[in-house]
Amino acid sequence: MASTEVRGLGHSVERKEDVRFIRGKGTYFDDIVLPGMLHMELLRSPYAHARITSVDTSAAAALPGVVAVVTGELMAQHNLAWMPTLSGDTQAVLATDKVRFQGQEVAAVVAEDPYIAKDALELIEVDYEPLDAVTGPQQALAEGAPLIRDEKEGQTDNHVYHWEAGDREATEKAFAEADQVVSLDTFYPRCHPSPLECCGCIADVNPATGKATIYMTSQAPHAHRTLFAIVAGLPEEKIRIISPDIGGGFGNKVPIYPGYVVSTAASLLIGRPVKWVEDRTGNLISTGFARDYHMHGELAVKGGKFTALRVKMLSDQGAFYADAQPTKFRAGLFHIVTGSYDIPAAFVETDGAYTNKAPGGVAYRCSFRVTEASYLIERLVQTAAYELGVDPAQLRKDNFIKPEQFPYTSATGFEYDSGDYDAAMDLCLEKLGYEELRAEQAKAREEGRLLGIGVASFTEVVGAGPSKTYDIAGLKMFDSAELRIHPTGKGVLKLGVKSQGQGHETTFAQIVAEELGIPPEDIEVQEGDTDNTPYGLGTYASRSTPTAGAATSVVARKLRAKAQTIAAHLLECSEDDLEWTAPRFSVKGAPDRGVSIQDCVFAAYTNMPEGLEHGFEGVTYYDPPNMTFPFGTYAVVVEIDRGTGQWKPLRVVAVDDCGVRINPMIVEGQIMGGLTEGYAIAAMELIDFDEDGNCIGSNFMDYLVPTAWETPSFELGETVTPSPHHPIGAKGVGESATVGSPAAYVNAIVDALAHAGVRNLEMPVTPDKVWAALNEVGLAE
Ligand code: MCN
Ligand code: CUM
Repeated sequence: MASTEVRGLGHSVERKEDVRFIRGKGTYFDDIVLPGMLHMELLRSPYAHARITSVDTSAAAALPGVVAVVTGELMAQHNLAWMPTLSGDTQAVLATDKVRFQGQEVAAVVAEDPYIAKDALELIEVDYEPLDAVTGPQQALAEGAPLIRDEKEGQTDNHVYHWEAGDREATEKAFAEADQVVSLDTFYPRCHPSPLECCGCIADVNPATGKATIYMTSQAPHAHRTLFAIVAGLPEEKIRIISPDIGGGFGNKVPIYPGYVVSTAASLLIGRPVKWVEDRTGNLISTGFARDYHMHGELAVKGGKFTALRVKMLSDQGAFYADAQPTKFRAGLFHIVTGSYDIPAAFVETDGAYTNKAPGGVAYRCSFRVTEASYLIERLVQTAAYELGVDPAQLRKDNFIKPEQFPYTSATGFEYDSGDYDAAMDLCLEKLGYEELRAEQAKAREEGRLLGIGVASFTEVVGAGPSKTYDIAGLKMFDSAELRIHPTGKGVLKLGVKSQGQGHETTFAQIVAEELGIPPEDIEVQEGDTDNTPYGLGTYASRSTPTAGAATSVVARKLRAKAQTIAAHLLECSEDDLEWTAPRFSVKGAPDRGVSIQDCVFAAYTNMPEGLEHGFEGVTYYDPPNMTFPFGTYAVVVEIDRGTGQWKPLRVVAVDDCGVRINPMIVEGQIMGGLTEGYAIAAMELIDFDEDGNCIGSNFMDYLVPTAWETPSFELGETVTPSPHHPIGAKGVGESATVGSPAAYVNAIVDALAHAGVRNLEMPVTPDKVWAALNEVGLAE
């Protein structure tokens, strides 16, 4: 750990960005007002599935204050009625032929103010011919289901993909030889990241210069710039994407949405800036949903050891396939579907189906569908524990990958970098007082009370690249850092990633502090402006620390090497005679003879040794050798009310290992946020649909997000197993708790009822579901 003066790694430096955020002084795109700015509103389909027979915009266009009405037909004239998705499918920008989900974008009005634009929407007359809606993947794949993507050449059914991984034969053999086979069918329901700030943009295409400046809620501004260039045919140097402050992303702001494209097209055609602000309903019904995975898992057990895993998934992709998946690994769940366990064989299959629902599948702290995989394996192992009559914590320990097995290659072919699963589990159980709690649970049961203890041990995979195996829409995944220190020893760090609340301005400055000895307050971190930052693939999949964090460390080390040359020049000694203790170089054996990093930087501009380039700056593009695999054990204690079916978390203990922690306070904040989301998903968050495909969950009265009132309090613990391939040993942490904790909550609820034979309850575990279970097993009061 660096000194308290330098405050590099391991210091809970207060978040620099909070100086503006907690005063309400952030600059979100909606705060930006440009001269001559117009406002755009989107008309959305009331039907889940309907043919469009006509669109009449004349009354809307005639409303005073309306500048333009944009339809799919108009977009089609510019070849922009459809756009590619991140998985190589196509998605309608504005519908021309059919609408395929409720809330789909049909037309747009651009007006002098947003109220006129909204009023004008009501004057657009669209004739729809309603079609039968497909609201589930089983229905979608059944004989005679209505064909949703009839515009797609060669598409004769609603099947999107079939992917598989592992060794089918070895898995079948292990199952044939097993003592016992345990299985679980479960569903991870559709939910939504619902960040505080919805999506939106201001597109400003300058008619004189042709330069398109787009202020947008983007988690990946550089990648979006390139995709805009490719899709819209605009020259890339004439596109500048600026992601200003962002009020939460959680994956919701990874895709390109129709609103961005239409407002850019409108600005191009009209020659004035056009602002589009998505409302909450628009956000919930049309953008980046999460999950919607139907899962079947089977575990072969022999002599108390897991010998094989067999998994079949069926995914509800909505009307357009838009998961963000690398070309090489189309199903992210393969990465960690075997969890933290040494399972010699596995065979995993996954299919996707089109339905009349919004597209998505990337969002909500999931990193490529690993959330679903983690949930399945942890629920399955819990089920196995009951079937085998072994304590669920013990069964996990009996089957964990052991520290000496790392790097560990899983049965689906992925190399876990490092781990010590027993250490995290032991610490979690100790903090919880597991043994005593089990005794308390037995006693409570005798008294007629229902206590449940749920454990879940997750392994996560975060930090894409390496570029040789990871890409998004063909763009190879690496990341970058550019560091420039000014003569007075203070400087600027520019990154290709983009914070949405994760605290990058603080933590990345701390990495510089660690490597260069310049305190974090002297380093300004800049992100999000593509004209002003080096190319990067953006922030999602907890990749910022594994990639841009590594790049920061490497570029700072390069500059430290330069500083050492300068220091030798200033001290008139050989470089080899110098030693570094941040923030100073001193002569070995003569600690008083030294120069500070600031002295060296000043000399880089004023007193350079012969033959060395002036200035003190550098840039690094970092291509990680592997992903990082953070892990941990979560334990939840719940009590169920036998009179109502209400369940209440009494304790939540979370032990996380994300390798070396840069800023412990920020890491804990990330974990607490994730534990809250895990609780929300387990307890209440649900985007549901009726049989006509109407979205239930289109506002915060129907889509329940927890407040501080319901949210349990958390007890955190840490172990530190550095990533062997990351320059500072850090792994990502931004998604871990959302991935790992839903299973812990559900395991706890099921555990309270397991003695009565209950094995599964589906998320969100609402009181009525628990009440039904209580009645079924005769425990209702
Ligand atoms: N960190 C650290 N030490 C580590 C690992 C991380 O101090 N060993 C710090 C990082 O430097 C960074 C934060 O923790 O400040 C998260 O880092 P990282 O795990 O690298 O994740 P990203 O910065 O790439 O953030 C993405 C991740 C994802 S994918 C989602 S989804 C999510 C999440 O972050 N969305 C968030 N956390 C969020 N937090 C907020 N406030 N808002 C969101 O939208
Ligand atoms: Cu999948 S949500 Mo995050 O990776 O931005």
